[in-house]
Amino acid sequence: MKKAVFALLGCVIAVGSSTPASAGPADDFCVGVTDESGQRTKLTCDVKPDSGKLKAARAEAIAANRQDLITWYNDAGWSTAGGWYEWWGTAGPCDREGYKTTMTGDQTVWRNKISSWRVWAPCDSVMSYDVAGVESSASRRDNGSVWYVGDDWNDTIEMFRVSLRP
Ligand SMILES: [Ca+2]
Ligand SMILES: [Ca+2]
Repeated sequence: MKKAVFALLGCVIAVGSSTPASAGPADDFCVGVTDESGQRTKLTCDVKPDSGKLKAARAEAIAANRQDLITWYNDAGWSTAGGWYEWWGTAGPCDREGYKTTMTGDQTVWRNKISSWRVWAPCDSVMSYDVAGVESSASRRDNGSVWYVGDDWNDTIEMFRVSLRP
């Protein structure tokens, strides 16, 4: 009997430890602020897309004159159902070098999930990469918002660079 209880307890602990303490898997909606190299300055996530916490984070970014870069979505068609990530930059208007962000750390959950995005002029040229941190990995450039990345590029992206059009 004792053995069975311990086995059950071990199971519960194993399941619990697979969930990050900082951001649960249901925190699918995020407002992230970074510098141009992707160093995060602030990340706010919540389980609901219209929460006060997220609205406050967006209002703060606007008040601080942050650059609204891109919103990416788990689903195609800019559908908000599967989650989104709103990315803002601290380094002012976009140039040709632009801003970069890599799906590591808190963003690791976004690897191989992205299916569509919207960009915000004038910073509307998007390089997307297959492998986080590897600029020589498979990549592609899109100008403007993308309703659906297509079957061959769906759920593959692990890194972005957003810039002025070359
Ligand atoms: Ca997806
Ligand atoms: Ca990938």
